[in-house]
Amino acid sequence: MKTIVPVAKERLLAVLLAVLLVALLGCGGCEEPKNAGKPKVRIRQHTDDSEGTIRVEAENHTGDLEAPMTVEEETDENGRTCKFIRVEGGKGKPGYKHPVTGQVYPARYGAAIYEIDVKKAGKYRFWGRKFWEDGCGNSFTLVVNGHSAIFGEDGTYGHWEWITIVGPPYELPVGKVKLEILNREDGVKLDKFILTTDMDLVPQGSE
Ligand SMILES: [Ca+2]
Repeated sequence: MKTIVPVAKERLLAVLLAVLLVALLGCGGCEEPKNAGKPKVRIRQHTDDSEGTIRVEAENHTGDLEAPMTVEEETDENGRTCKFIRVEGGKGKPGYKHPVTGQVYPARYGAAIYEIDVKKAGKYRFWGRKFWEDGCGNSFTLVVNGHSAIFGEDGTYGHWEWITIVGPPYELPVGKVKLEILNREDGVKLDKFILTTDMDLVPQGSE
């Protein structure tokens, strides 16, 4: 055993080096992805432009995705793919009872968690691009730094639209801010959201 083990280690090392070499050569001539070889970053796809506007794709949650919240995608008539978070209609509302089975859903039942890196302290307004199925599925609960608010409860159904939250903006410090989007009513989708210090900003389309 004393002689076999070192030989096995050497062979293993040689195989690993060969695999690494093939992998490196295999990239030759191809456009290398920007993050190739780097570990996944926890905060991604959101750009804090340091001018006080932070854009986040909702599907790029950096913390847990708690069922029945899911990430899904659709392709529009122009062939563009849109990814979003969703609580499918019929999955149930937190704290409510299933009308047929009598099952009581937990008080916390579906969530997407984000860690936002704020570079500029200030008052931030939240905008979200949402899709509601109907009046029974037209809101999320939004929790920013522990402050809870209702996002939605408006009367526009069946298409994507930006809306904000009624009430004062969030006072955010520099550093990491925890943001949670919680199931409040099933039958809802959220494509992306913006936190901005620009109180005149009104997001349009799929920006
Ligand atoms: Ca999206």
